[in-house]
Amino acid sequence: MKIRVALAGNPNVGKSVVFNNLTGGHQHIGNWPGKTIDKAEGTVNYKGNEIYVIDLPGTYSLTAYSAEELIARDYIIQEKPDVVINIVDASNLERNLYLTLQLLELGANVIIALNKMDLAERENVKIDIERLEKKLGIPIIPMVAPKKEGMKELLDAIIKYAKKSVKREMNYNEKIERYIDEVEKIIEGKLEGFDKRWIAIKILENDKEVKKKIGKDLLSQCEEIREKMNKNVGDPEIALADARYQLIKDICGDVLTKERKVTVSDIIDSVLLDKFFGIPIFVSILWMIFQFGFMVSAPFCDFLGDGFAALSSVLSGATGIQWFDYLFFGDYGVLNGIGMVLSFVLLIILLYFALSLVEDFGYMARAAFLMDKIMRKLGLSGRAIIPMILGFGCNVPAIYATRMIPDEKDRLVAIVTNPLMLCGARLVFFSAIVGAVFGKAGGDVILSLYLLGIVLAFIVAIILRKTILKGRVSPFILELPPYQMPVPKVSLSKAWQRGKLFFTKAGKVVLPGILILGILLITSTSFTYTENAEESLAAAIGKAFLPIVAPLGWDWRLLVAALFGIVAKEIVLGASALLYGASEETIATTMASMYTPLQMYSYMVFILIYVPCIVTIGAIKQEAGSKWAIFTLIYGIILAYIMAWVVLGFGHLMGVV
Ligand SMILES: Nc1nc2c(ncn2[C@@H]2O[C@H](COP(=O)(O)OP(=O)(O)OP(=O)(O)O)[C@@H](O)[C@H]2O)c(=O)[nH]1
Ligand SMILES: [Mg+2]
Repeated sequence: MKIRVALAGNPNVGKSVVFNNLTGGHQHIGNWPGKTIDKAEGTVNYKGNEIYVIDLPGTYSLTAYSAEELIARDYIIQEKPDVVINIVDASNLERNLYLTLQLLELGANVIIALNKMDLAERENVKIDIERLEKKLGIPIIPMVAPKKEGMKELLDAIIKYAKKSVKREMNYNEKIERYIDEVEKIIEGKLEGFDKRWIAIKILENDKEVKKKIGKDLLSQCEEIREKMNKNVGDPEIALADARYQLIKDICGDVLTKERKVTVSDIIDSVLLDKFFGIPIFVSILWMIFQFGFMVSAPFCDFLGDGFAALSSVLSGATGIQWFDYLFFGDYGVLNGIGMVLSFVLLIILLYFALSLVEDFGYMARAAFLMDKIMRKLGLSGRAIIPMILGFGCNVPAIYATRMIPDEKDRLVAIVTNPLMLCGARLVFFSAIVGAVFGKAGGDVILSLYLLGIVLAFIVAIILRKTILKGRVSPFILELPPYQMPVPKVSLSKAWQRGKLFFTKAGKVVLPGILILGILLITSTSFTYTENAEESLAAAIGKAFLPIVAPLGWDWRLLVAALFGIVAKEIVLGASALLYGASEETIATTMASMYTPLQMYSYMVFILIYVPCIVTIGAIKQEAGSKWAIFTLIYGIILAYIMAWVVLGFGHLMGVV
């Protein structure tokens, strides 16, 4: 049997954990509301059935007010899944049931997955499940999704109820049902394929999307009833919401007992959200994440880098074809370049691991809360802090995460400034060269680049807010989820996913990029084989544009590395290796001997700012349109150029040469 299943529920209830459990998918999981922004799909085979599962974005309601709500609702209406699994947070039953009632109104075949049972237990919330099943008339499966508790029962329930459409009577009070009945009579037999009662309710609620579906005649008849209801019981939309809340209250009064004490979350919050210590703690947490990543990965990174360099020299001359050996295994070798990039994979994985521990712990929403006041003054919404932190890993998911910012202008500012967050790919280049160029100060240099990116993001935001995106940043309410111990396995698998992505990127983008550069390097301007880089095509390209950057102390090599970095920032490092004929060990010393630390710093600042990589540009285009993607490109290049000069000028003033 083929069964189509949709997962619906409030934000942050665990839909994506369930989805991943069922399908083996890799949906973004974390402890803050609003991660899944589009639907994701997968399939699972169970007891001879092919179950197709779709993960919907989290919504508190099914009105037509927000994109997420429309995505979720349209899917259920149009695709008519055989089963809608309504994931409900057991520790927050009352609020979650509001959506449940709306799903039932829709006439969907609902099964409740009562998730986070462990949390409910910890918070002393007791639910009489059998009674709740009776009251709602639908099956309920208690579960703890991250521990896979209840998954088998859920699968069995899906199969059992898939083709059994139970008719449920979910009635509100008499005062309201009268009007629903009246509208139902008018539309009787008119709208094939829709649940009559649902249409009636939506018409009374003045739902724009539903009203569009109905002919003028019918609509005016319905409007009369709406008017009548308005006169007798007040605004129908409010009356219906009240009716749902009343019903929920009745149900919960019957099945729910809770003695909510001061929870551990409350205690932790009193420290982490402290007026004075909150922000210093936030900064320290970030600092620890990066410290952890660098410290643990350093030996591995050296080892791999050396390994690839050694491999190159062992293989040099292996094939006997001169140009081939030179291109792949020579000092300027592609193997060496790619190896250097790969040696940073552990750093990337560790950073992601640490970031996702913090995310799963429940700290992201707190960071947004803490920073909101300051951020708003600086032109960004507090919610933008989450995409900013994610941007330290990779700007692409960060750009998508801005969807949680409801105000359009707030969101655009967050998107356009996000590439200034120093991502893992740029970090690969910076961490490879700071050691030899700046010696012991290397760590501080990297830290200063992180800070510079953040400061510039705020400056750009303020300027945008005062010019083309004029207006106030709207205040926000973001629910603070309870803290929970992160499950290391979950965070590890997330980090591993990232690491895999890094590998794939290395294979698909970085390697071809370096290969092309390598070929340009061994081809002379008269298209013959050359080992003299100065007369290569690459040099010719670099030299053509050199006048623009020569005053900054660059030579053509730095320029070519930057040009190739547009494709992916990891390439800057691999390209440098090729261009300077250096290995992990020697790249930094080579560069240090050719440029002053000040020039190098100025170059790094340029690389930090100049353009987002191609994938990021694509994400910006998708989320904000081409206009903003081009805007980001142009302001980036101008700002990078100015800042490279500012660094040099400032350095000279301070007496650094
Ligand atoms: N303690 C506990 N935590 C859970 C349970 N299920 C999920 N979580 C955690 O709740 C958080 C949210 O889970 P997600 O699957 O990302 O939630 P979602 O419903 O997809 O959220 P959005 O996509 O943001 O709407 C994660 O940190 C999970 O680890 C559970 O049964 N018990
Ligand atoms: Mg999700």
